[in-house]
Amino acid sequence: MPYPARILLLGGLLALSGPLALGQETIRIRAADIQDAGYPTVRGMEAMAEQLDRATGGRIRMKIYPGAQLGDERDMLEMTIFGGIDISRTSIAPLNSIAPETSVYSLPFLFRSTEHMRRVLDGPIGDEVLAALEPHGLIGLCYYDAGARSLYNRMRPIRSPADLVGMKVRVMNSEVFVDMISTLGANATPMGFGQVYESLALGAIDAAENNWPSYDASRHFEVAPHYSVTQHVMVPEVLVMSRYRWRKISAQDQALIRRAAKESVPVMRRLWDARVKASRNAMAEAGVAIVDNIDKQPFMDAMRPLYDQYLEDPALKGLAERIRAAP
Ligand code: GTR
Repeated sequence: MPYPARILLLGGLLALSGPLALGQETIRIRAADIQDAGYPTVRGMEAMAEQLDRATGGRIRMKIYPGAQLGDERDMLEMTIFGGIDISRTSIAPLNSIAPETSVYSLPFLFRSTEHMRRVLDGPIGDEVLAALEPHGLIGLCYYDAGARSLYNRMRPIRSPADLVGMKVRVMNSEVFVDMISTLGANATPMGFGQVYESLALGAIDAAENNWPSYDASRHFEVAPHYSVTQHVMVPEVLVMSRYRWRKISAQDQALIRRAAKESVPVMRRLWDARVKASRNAMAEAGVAIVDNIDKQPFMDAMRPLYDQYLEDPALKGLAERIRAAP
């Protein structure tokens, strides 16, 4: 073969093998969320999918399955760990039993404000807690907002912990949440989000707790019309990827996925802030009995033993202290 022809052939082979060598294979990502289409978390993931599409000319395709199509959050996380789902968006609370470091965010009255929470999540502490998921089979990609959670119930206005005594309160599948509600003298009942409406309607539970957008989107207000603005915990949402799948992806593509997730955060937060206001207004218009101006001190005092209990773990103690000291 004459020399120029050999060069041409080599060039052709490189052009063919180049894309594969650089991790250019088409990648399809299945992502799940229990919230319905249009909810800020789902729209955040859509922004991530669009970014991946733009950055790769459609080579990395992320398809989102909202509305609990792939199960409740516990099922989703389990499936993500063994690779049945690639990305899950859940609250970080159901991860508390998987990666103990995440429990710090479930501690009541930890963050002073939305700004404080966002600064912590966006900084080194946030990154450390995300990294703590990896030994458990999950790659923490980013946090989304979930605002502050408050108590709501089907029976009566709640103004103080005493009003809750004896009530059956649904909590997320997290030991910290069970303990938090128990310290208030109520009976904590862990269950998936999808069962809450019916359980309230049937009187199997009396109360639950969540942020305005979830209370609104789930229509729990129809069966539990007393909402008390206790804002007792700000527990963020998280986007986690299957480590099993992650390891099959090139480092370049991993970096693109991480970047697209991080870039979706400000988009999600803008939508979130607007949605909190809109949902609160919608709930007032729907006739919800909103108990505002609650004295939070008795709730803080009642929940204090939780700190003694969980901060016995030196890792959690260190994290909680650093979060409190953070600007
Ligand atoms: C919502 C959150 C869901 C889920 C739900 C719950 O605020 O967006 O991911 O955790 O709360 O209470 O189960």
